[in-house]
Amino acid sequence: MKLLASPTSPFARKVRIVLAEKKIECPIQIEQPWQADSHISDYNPLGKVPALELDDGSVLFDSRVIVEYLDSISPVSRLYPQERRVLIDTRRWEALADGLCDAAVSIVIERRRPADKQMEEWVQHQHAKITRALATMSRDLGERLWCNGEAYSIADIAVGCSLGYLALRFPELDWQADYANLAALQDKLSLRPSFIDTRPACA
Ligand SMILES: N[C@@H](CCC(=O)N[C@@H](CS)C(=O)NCC(=O)O)C(=O)O
Repeated sequence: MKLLASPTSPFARKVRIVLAEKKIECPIQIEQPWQADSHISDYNPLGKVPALELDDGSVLFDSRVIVEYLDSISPVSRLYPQERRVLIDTRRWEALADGLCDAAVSIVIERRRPADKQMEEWVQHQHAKITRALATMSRDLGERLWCNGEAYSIADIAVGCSLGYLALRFPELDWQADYANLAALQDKLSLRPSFIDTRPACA
């Protein structure tokens, strides 16, 4: 098994955290999908990280498919709840957190274009998604211990990766001041070895 990942991708971080939580050994091949010499499209036709090459040569993508697969191959630290309704809620959390990351990544990419080619309306459209996603996460988390209530799950990992990505790329967004419950969740997650060992360095 081999994981193709870039060091700052929040989606790849989610997979790396799941590997650590489930104590699955897996070599990582660094791929920078935006660089012309990247080999990522040899593995994933969509040209995105993460992708997971299995021992039989088949390749899994995207991050949600990969983490569900990893959860299924080891009973250590189950990350998906068994009960159907809770599972649906968990997937909704993942969709929300991943959607926030999609919006954040698209702003980062837009900001790399020459200043006169950047479309401010597009950036603001994406920013509005981030703002609404944060408000929804905070409202739905409420006073709970974890996103799903009592048990740590993939929902917390997805939310933690999205908040971590905001901290990395948008430090000026002071969401911690507006959403104390999200900040407390993030503080708690940041103490886990899986989060510490995958903390992204700015690039
Ligand atoms: N839905 C995908 C999103 C993956 C994604 O957007 N990855 C970015 C890096 S953070 C990427 O590789 N983008 C390259 C591209 O869009 O060409 C997942 O969950 O894996």
